[in-house]
Amino acid sequence: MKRREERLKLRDDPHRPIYHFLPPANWMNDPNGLIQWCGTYHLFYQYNPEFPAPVSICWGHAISKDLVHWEDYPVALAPSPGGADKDGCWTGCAVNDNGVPTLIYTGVFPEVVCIARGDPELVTWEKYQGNPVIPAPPEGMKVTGFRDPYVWREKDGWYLVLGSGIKGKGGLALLYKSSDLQRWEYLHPLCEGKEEETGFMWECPNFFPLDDKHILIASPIPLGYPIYLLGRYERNRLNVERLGKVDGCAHSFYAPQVFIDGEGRRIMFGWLRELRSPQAQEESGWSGVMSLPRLLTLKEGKLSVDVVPEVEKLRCQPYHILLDMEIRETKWFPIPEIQGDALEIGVVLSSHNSRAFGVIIRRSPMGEEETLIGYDREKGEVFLDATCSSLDSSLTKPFCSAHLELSDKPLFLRIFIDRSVVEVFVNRKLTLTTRIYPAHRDSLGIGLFVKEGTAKLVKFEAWAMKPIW
Ligand code: DQQ
Repeated sequence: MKRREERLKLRDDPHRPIYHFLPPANWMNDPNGLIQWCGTYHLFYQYNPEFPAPVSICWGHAISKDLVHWEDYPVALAPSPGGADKDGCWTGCAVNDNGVPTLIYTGVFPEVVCIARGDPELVTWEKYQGNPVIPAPPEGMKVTGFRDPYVWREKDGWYLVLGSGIKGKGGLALLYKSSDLQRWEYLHPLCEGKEEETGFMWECPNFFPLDDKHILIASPIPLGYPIYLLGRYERNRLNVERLGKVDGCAHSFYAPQVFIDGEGRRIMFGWLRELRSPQAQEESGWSGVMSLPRLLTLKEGKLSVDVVPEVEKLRCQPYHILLDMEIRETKWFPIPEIQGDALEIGVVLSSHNSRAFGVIIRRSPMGEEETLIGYDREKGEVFLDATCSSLDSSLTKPFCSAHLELSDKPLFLRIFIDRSVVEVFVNRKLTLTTRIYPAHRDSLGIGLFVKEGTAKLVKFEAWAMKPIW
């Protein structure tokens, strides 16, 4: 079936996002090979075009001029029978090798590193005859995994980190060096973790400078959520000064990849995993969606995450704006002018003397289904409560929270609702991301809640969002 037809067929699924990138149908997981080439953004991704489950993984490919509207391109990499990637083309990255687009990726099984070179349009890819370019772990090393190369250029050559772990010790990132992307020399670990703190295997490492620091992002098993390690990069080692979470929620946002665009921005996409059963994914005919593009900066010595401004292009119908209101204790303060499952909401609230306050989204008319996003003043935490988001008992329905010092400052939430996706950008520095699957089609209500006391609504605005296909 043609891609357009595949998309049309699934369009009316109430859980399928309309303004986040996802493939025409079937399975998607990690973002791969992110690169801006001659002005065009290229997004590759882990893809099974045949079935909504992770088998025989290929690299799907899409392009964009503005980071928000995407055009499907042909599959870039598929397993070669009898080759080093015969069981799957797993995660990797893209670089510009002196004008030649080059993909560096994982072949399985066993896990090895392969490369492929592209034509100037990045449409057809030729696998290197000498694959695999890294055929096995360093001699004598008992690894818990060996995959997901991430490559960058320094003055004296190419460097590559590989996600790995040492049995009985913990996850780590292995550092390699090369002059031609074909012959790689193992140097040493770039950075090592302790199993009890950061798991036994680090998937999908990313390593890059941010201001005067360097950041390593990894997705550790069994943690299941990405972490960042921030510090100084000296003599090819990362001396870690801070460990943090990349997103405040632990269940959905995973395996992010970061790239630098033509404006020098570090931009991150992540895979938003499903929180419905494999059977429900199979029945629906699709699984997995990409996060909105996120902008990374350093603020107050921490990794700070915001949404890229390009996303504002997707706003269409603006809704009524509420300004300056006192709101007394209430479980549900409806804003009847605003309803929907594909919205951006911008809200500025201050607590006054309330214990907790925030926004309710996707509420059913009788209130059996609702998702809360708010601030708990006692705990000093911003939270996303999806525990009552659906009456469907087969789902994972998380509660997640992140520490946020507000002092006297107001809470600024940008909430992106896209059917089953909820992405919240808090005070332009942290994110809470999850998936929700309300069972009622009319769970579309939007409102506010205040616990014990009064809160002040400084500003409330919303937009219906345009579909990107
Ligand atoms: N997904 C890929 C692996 C990676 C994992 C396989 C992370 O390369 O370690 O699809 O989600």
